[in-house]
Order: sequence, then C-alpha cells, then structure tokens
Amino acid sequence: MAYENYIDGEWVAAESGETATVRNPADLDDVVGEFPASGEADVDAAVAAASAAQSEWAATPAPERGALLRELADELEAREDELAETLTREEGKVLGEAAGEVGHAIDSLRYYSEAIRDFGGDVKNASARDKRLFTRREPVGVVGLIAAWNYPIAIPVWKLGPALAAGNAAVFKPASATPNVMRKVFECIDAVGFPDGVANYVVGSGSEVGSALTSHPGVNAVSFTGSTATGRRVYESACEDQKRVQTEMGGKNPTIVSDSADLEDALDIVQGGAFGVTGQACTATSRAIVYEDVYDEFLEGIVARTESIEVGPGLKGGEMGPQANESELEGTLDYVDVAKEDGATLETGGGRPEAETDGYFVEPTVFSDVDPEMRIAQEEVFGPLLAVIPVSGFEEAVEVANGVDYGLAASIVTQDHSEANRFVDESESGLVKINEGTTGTEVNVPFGGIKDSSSNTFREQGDAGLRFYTRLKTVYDSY
Ligand code: TXE
Repeated sequence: MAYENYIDGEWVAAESGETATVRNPADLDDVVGEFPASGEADVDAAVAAASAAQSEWAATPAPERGALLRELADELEAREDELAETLTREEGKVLGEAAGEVGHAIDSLRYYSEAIRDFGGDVKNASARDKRLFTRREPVGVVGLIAAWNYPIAIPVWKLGPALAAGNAAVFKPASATPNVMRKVFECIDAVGFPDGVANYVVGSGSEVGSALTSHPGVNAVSFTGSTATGRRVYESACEDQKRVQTEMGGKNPTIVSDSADLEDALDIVQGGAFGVTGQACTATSRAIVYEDVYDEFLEGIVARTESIEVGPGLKGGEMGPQANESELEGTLDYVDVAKEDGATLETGGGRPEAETDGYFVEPTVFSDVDPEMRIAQEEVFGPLLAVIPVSGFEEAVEVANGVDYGLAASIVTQDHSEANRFVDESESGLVKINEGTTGTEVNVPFGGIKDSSSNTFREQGDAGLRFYTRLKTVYDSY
C-alpha cells in the first residue's frame, strides 16, 4: 500500500512522488507500506495550511476545541485493537505494551479536552481603585512536532493534544520507521472534522522534513523527542530565529535496590523497567545499583527472571519483541562487546536468539560486576541490556546514580522511609519513583529530564504541556 501525507485536510503524495518502505521489524518480509519521502516543499505546504487555519482555530471557544479532542479520543478508542496491532507491526513492541500505549494516548486526549477549560490565565489584585489586572494565555501559533520511533502514538499525541487544545495549528513529523499508527490517528482527525489545516501530517527523513520544520520562519515553536545528539541540532536550529523549543532526549536511568527492599518487588521492578518495550524507552532501567548485602541474591534472581523471558514476535505471543531496526540491534550487540572488553561479567544473553532469525531480535542481557565508569554504565544503549552495579550503601548508591550526564528517571526499591525521601531530595533527575520502575508516566503530571536528557526549558504532559503551547499576555484595565 502507498500512503500519503495529510495536508490542509487532504491526503496528498510528496511533491517529489518519492516513497520509502516501512517493514515489520519482527518479520522483514512483511511490508507495512510505502510512505511519502517528503521534502521542504511539502513542509512549506503544511506550514502554509497551518498558518491559514490557526487564527480561526484560536478564536474557537476552548471548550469547543476540547470537545473535538474528546471525539478524537472516542474515535481512537473505537479502533484501539487495530491501532495496537498497527503499532506492534511497525515498532515491534508486544501487543500488551502496544495496547497500553494506545490507552495512554486516549487518556491524554481526554485529559486535555477538559484541562483547557481552566487554562485561560489568572486574575491579580491591582494597586489602584477601579482597575483590573489579569493575564491571558494565548496559543503560540504554528507548532512543529517531531517524534521518536519508540512510542509512535503516545509521544506524538502528548504533543498534539495540548497543542490543539490551546488553539495552535500543528505540523507533525513521525519518525520515518513508524509512520503508520499516526497515519490512522490522522484518519480519525479527518473523520472527527477538525478544520482543514489545523493538524497536518508530513512523513519524511529527519534531515529533510525535520530540519525544514525546525528552521521554517512560519513555525513559532518546536517540540522534539529523540536522541540527545539530534536534539542538540534541533535546539540550535530552532533558536536561530528565537523559536520556542523543547527537546526530550536520552536517559541512563538507575534503580537502586536497598538492603531493606522486598526482593520479589525489586526483581519485578527491574525486570519490567529493563526489558519492557525491549529496553527501547528513554526512561528504561539500564542500571541496577544494588547494596552489597543483597547483591548475590538479587543477581541470581534477575538472571533467572531474564532467562525466563520469551523473546518473539509481538503479534504471535512474544513477551519481548525485536529491536526496532538494524542499527539499534547492531548498537546493542556492539555494547555487549564493549562491556566484555571493559571487564564486566556477562551473566546471560548477549547474542541473537537462534529461534528468531526473521527479525531484529536480541537476547535480554545482564552484565554484573559493572564499574560505574564503564561505558555500559554511562552511555545510553537503548536496548535490553542491564548493568548491575554493587555499592556499599545509600551514600555510594546515590553518588553512582547521579554520576552520569543524563537525568531523566530514577527509582529506589526500599522499605526504609527516610532512605526513600532522602533519595527524592538528592536524585538528579526529572522523575523520581519510590518502589516503582523508572518507565511509565501519568498523563496529568509533568514529564521530562534534566542535564543531557532535556533542553531544561519546558516539561511535557500535565498542565506543563499546556504551558509550552501558550504564551502570556498581561492586561492592565482601568475603568
Ligand atoms: O531518535 P532520533 P530515534 C530518545 C531515546 C533514543 C532516541 C531514539 O533515548 O536516544 O530517542 O529515537 C528526527 N532535524 N527518546 O532513533 O534519530 C527523526 O526523523 C530535525 C527520548 O527516533 O534522534 C525522528 O523523527 N529532526 C525521549 C526524530 O528526529 C530530525 C523518549 C528523532 O530521531 C533531524 C523517547 C534533524 N536534523 C525516545 N534528524 C524522552 N526523553 O522523552 C533526525 N530528526
């Protein structure tokens, strides 16, 4: 099937007529479809459509905009099984994970459909009689949204939802590897009847379409999710003409296992955080920092759990799917070699499963006796590779946890109340979780990192998400 962009309420091919093939990472013979290989001309058309539609959309009462988002959530819910299968077929995560992600997207739309009612501004007390002071929140205008492949519906929707709710018009570019599930979201946008030009979908490479968006003079703000290296380029490009920009990037997320931890809890938490979505989450647990008193029993337990994971296609009952593309698979295997060269001990995994040769499958992998300065303890692998690091106690655990350039999510498994709260105080991260895994977010609270995990400007999700897509006007009204 050859699919098209959605610009100004119409499905259109890329101006070049060029297309790119998307395949199922669990079965490379399975072609998902041909998608537009768009370029600057297509971005220009989408930005022009958005610019033309934006002021009328902004003038639409916020509850009316919210009502359309609610209808969109209903449309997605009516197709949620199809959307989950579509997601698994292009990204590779297993069906349960895909269904959870579709649910998050639906919840996010419903949250913003209501939250926008109260997000109009604030009334202040004036310094004189017969005078009012207040602020109004207004949309920033036309926004460029660029997403990574690993949450191909949740991340785009947690950008699109607040952007549209706040009265902006949007041009969205999916990751080239995973355009299909969002294509169906735009089918639903079309079915619900958003005004033409308010939401646009342009498929193409980051270097062509992504960079055209971040540098386009008609785009007022850019929201990016992806790797730190790319995020830095996006940030620089967007700042050239003072666009508002937020970037959410990589992570090297730790879970500390205290000697007061419930062992089964700790094993559940680390297994889920490290190998869920095949370790391909910015919030994935890539480091288990374990007190030496419980190190041996934790290591024995996590190795047994890891070896019990059924690796296989997500559409055929696999518990852990493939990596999303060849370069991610090669990257993980390279880090296995690096870890061995650095002297870490391979406890399990490290290779490709014999049974699964049609896709980008890799064994879930655990390295022990990892030194905090080793590359697998410092660099983002973005695959199912867990580094287990022994420490003497709380102080050393926090020092190791903070001893990386990233600062996205961090968690601690402990029954010790003061340890838990001291970790909240001392963790250098945007998210801190007690007795929970590092992955997973709720729609109504801010999401984002510090240090190299984020542009450290705005957060996403919750009312923080609306703050990014609105600007403030202060009104002095004497009467
Ligand atoms: O990223 P890439 P990927 C991170 C995760 C990992 C990465 C994986 O940690 O590092 O994302 O996703 C487009 N100008 N997060 O491989 O390659 C590109 O087409 C403009 C963090 O997709 O950086 C794609 O659409 N755009 C996150 C997007 O940028 C450009 C949560 C990302 O591509 C471009 C999830 C350019 N020059 C994953 N070059 C978090 N922290 O929230 C590429 N792109």
